[in-house]
Amino acid sequence: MVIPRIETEQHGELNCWRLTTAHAELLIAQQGAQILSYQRVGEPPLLWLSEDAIFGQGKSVRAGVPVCWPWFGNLQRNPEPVQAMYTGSEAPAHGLARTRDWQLLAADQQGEGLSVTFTLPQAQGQLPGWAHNVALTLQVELASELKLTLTSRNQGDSPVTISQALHSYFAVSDVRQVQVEGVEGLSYIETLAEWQQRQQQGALGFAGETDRIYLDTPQTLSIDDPHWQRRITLTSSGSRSAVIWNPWTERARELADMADDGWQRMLCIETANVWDDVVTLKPGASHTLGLVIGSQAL
Ligand code: TA6
Repeated sequence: MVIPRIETEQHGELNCWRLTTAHAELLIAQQGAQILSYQRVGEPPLLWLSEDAIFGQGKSVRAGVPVCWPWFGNLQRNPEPVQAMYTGSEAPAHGLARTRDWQLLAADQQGEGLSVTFTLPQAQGQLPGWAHNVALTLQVELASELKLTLTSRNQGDSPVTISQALHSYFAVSDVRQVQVEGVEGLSYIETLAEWQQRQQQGALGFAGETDRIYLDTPQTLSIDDPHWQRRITLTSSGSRSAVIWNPWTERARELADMADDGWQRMLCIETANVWDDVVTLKPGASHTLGLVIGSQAL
């Protein structure tokens, strides 16, 4: 009988916590409040941790769930109100939260499960080039499923507009064999073809580099992995957009923190607020982006 426990660990330059329950194990770093790995007992990992991951200060780890905030991707590709929030010079990809140390606010046992909550204190007016006052928290609940809750509350006296994502890397047997269900018929932005808007025919399979923003997404998406006889389910809340990414061969070779064949074993589905789904918070208002990750036998 495993008693739920939380232990500290060091990985390279990063302070981490390992959460262990009778059902699952999860590793989370202080930098970015980034989940690095997640595995349920008796199953292959659910979240992917790159074999060539670099655990260094100031760079997001190629793994798990980086938190993209207060903008997603290239700031210049964001709607104007998101861009207008930032007055700094070079805007780092995927925002300012994933490369900074968060603070552990709470660690609790919940029955057979565990919950940890992190905050990014600098989001309350001390982020370089982003002088807004937002209370930002990420709660991670590890029970029979994994539940992530990212809450932004505007504590300032003028509106704040953000884009964001839980940039989740899922582990798969072979990306060429899996399908993403739930996107059938959706409009998407094809970022690899001049950001044209297109329509998805059927479920999504992978036969090349993929980097798409799906619009008006349903609450549940899933990844069917016949070889591992597993369906991963993603149930979102507070989100109407999702980014689906696989770098494929050439892009993977360019990434120092991914093995040349690493693209075969991963697939990102990023529960997001992007494109026409960005979030404007009036003074005092809050928004919660939620994701529950589960799995079933196929
Ligand atoms: O979410 C897709 C994406 O924006 C891709 O374009 C790709 O660059 C990926 O994220 C990873 O970005 P990163 O900055 O973590 O290397």
